Amino acid sequence: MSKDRTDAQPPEKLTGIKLKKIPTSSAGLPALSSSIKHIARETGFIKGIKLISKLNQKKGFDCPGCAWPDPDDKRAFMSEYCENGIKAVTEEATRKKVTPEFFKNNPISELVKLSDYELGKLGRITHPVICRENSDYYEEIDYMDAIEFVYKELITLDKPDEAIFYTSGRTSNEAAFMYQLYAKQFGTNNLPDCSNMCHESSGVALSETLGIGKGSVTLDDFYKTELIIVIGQNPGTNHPRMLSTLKKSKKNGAKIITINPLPEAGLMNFKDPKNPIKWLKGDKLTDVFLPIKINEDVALLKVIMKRLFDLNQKNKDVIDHAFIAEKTAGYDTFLKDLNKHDMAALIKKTGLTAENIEEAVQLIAKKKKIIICWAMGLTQHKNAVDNIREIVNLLLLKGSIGKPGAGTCPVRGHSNVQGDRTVGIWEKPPQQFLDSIEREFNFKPPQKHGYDTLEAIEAMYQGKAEIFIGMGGNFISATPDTEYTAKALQKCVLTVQISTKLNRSHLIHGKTAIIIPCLTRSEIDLKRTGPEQFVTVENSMGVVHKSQGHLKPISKELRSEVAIVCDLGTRSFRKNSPFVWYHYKYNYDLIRDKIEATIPGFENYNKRVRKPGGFYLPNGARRGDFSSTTTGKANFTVNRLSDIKLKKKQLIMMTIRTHDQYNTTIYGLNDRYRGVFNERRVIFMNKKDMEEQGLEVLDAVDIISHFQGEKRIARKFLVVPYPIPIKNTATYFPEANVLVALKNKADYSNTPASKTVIITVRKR
Ligand SMILES: Nc1nc2c(c(=O)[nH]1)N[C@H]1C(S)=C(S)[C@@H](COP(=O)(O)OP(=O)(O)OC[C@H]3O[C@@H](n4cnc5c(=O)[nH]c(N)nc54)[C@H](O)[C@@H]3O)O[C@H]1N2
Ligand SMILES: Nc1nc2c(c(=O)[nH]1)N[C@H]1C(S)=C(S)[C@@H](COP(=O)(O)OP(=O)(O)OC[C@H]3O[C@@H](n4cnc5c(=O)[nH]c(N)nc54)[C@H](O)[C@@H]3O)O[C@H]1N2
Ligand SMILES: [Mo]
Repeated sequence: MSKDRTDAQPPEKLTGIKLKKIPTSSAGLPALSSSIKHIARETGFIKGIKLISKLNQKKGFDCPGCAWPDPDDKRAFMSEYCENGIKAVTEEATRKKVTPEFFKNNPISELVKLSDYELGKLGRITHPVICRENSDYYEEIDYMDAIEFVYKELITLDKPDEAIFYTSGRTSNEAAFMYQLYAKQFGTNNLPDCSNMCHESSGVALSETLGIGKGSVTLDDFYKTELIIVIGQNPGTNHPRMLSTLKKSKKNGAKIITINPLPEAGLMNFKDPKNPIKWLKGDKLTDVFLPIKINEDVALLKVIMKRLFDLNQKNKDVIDHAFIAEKTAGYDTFLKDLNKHDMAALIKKTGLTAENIEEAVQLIAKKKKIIICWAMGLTQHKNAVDNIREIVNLLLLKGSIGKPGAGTCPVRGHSNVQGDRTVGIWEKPPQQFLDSIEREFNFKPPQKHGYDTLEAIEAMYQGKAEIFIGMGGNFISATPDTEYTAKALQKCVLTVQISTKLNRSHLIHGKTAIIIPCLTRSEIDLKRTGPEQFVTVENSMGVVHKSQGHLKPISKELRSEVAIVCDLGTRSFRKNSPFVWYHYKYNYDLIRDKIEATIPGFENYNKRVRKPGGFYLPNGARRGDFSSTTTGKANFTVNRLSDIKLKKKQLIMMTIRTHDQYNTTIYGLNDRYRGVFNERRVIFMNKKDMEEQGLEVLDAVDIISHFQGEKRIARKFLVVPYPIPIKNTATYFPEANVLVALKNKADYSNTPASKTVIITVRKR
């Protein structure tokens, strides 16, 4: 092993790559056979079918796979699943177990040599365990002793701000609300979450321009729209149920423009796995495909908008001047800036041809009801907030927001990442929320903003924070700059992970480490007293609904996330709490009552959420009400182009997901839709770049990233030729995270710029 690498990175071992032809469509028979294989391997058929029959059903549980909404109307039996949803639920309902016995036989120094795939496949953690100072082993610890240990360490801190409370976006509304309440009562707003690395850029841009950090559309809008633009998103893999929606939109007459450096199979063509008649031919989804260069979306959007102004000279209907006059601010400044840009220079930046762009322009010019969908392809760049504000500019020019069939659609990642933010997981809590907490719980919450994810890493590194608690997630593998972040975590006196399955964050830890395993969403949450509990979640379109587990928990030692937080609360604030923590542990209705009392939009929460399908949270932008922006109107903005300067031999790298992973959980080693099998350590390159760099198919290379004079290295990746724009490359997350410098991040949102990494490759 080389000196500059530690076990924080996934091992460098190669697994035996096979390349096949890149498919031209998604799903179909291979999706079904992949799902069946997964069920057989993880849960067995009987449990598997029971699971899937409850997936995303009104009386079932919410799929932990993604945040794409379920239909508001009737749902057919076993209808709302997809291949990757099946992988997600069978993965967590697996029969395999990681027991105290397992930990006795497997020292941490050996476990770190396993790949993330191998770690995940070990199964569910069954008991609380602790790794004491200087030990190489986790050993069983009584649950209440673990809570006591965490409490005792927390009270030794000099300041509450030395503790960090991280959340991953699967946590239910109820657990998230109590968790942020705990942090606040303890005295800190250090509540970083995965959202900081995900849609934070969308939240910042949308709040500023439209007055709400969430998207404006509902599923119904997809059935009424005339045009859908999917930009920087790969739904075939990451939101497969969205493809069925897109199919229905097309059936209703909508067109689809796809803007992506890669021709992602799922978006080009779709074979509905639930409709065997379509398995052979499939449905064409994308009408116009624009293979944009990485991070040149602002340039493309400016070209499109300039062309719309040209066309508007002949046909005054292209731009919605009435809407602009009535509803927006900042138009003149925006227009003045747009006019300054030179058309030819902009087109050159995009790497596209004028003809190709014109196909899209013609569609946009004619349509009045447009939805724009996006995900990480836009949010993880230095100018990510600009990307999203520029999307808003386009929608405002078209008057395509605040009316049926039109609007913004940031497609969320984790299944409850949006809900967690709504109920208070945020390092920058609004004053109104802090005041409500004070009123309802009779203590003064801290007013100072806390650390976001990147600031938390820096604080741990500098010794300003000493205890890290993770409510789910896999901090070391999800965050950038793996080697630096590892040192940060290892400096902590205590790292605590509330988890379901083993991951690298359990192995790269503080002086003492504790794992408290918890129930998953598919498991029954039965308390010693009182009835079975259910939780609630919010999907990507602001619908809050119920989620109830149906499986017997895999171990008696598992508690719900709510119970774990409440036990810690009960222990921590025993004598001097103005409210009684353990009441909430046994009755989640009481938590929902408090959410209702502190957060607008949850009126009659307990009643409304018991209605099948749940309820919509209020959304001003959806109604064309932009009064909560600083101007009281929808704001046009002036946005920057990318500022990438490549030296000789340098390339741009984006880090993306394969079809066989859920973030850092690796289901398998294939990326079927990109024709790559049995290997994750690959770098996709354009054939011309390969030629220029003297590289052949499947050559092994080391990748070196370059950021402000600093170099980082990731070793042993195989070169795969791919239809990707010149000078652009792609690798998989988390293997390539070591290459993303902590300071390489988006302005305003502090999201790691893990889709713009400047690299060189070196043949091994
Ligand atoms: N099965 C599965 N489902 C998931 C996840 C998973 O890992 N597996 N993760 C969940 C989470 S947390 C999230 S946030 C979402 C992520 O969903 P996505 O954002 O779809 O995920 P990525 O793989 O990061 O894909 C980014 C896409 O953007 C494109 N892209 C990259 N850079 C640019 C650019 O500069 N411009 C444009 N126009 N396109 C670009 C890439 O080619 C790729 O198609 O999915 C969620 N759902
Ligand atoms: N380079 C690069 N880095 C990225 C990204 C990228 O595109 N490129 N994407 C970023 C994005 S969008 C995101 S959202 C983050 C994801 O960051 P995280 O949310 O931190 O990571 P996950 O891999 O989703 O977390 C998986 C772990 O969560 C635990 N878990 C699973 N289910 C449950 C549950 O029900 N309860 C509890 N308590 N624990 C559970 C399991 O132990 C599992 O190992 O990564 C970010 N990092
Ligand atoms: Mo995400």
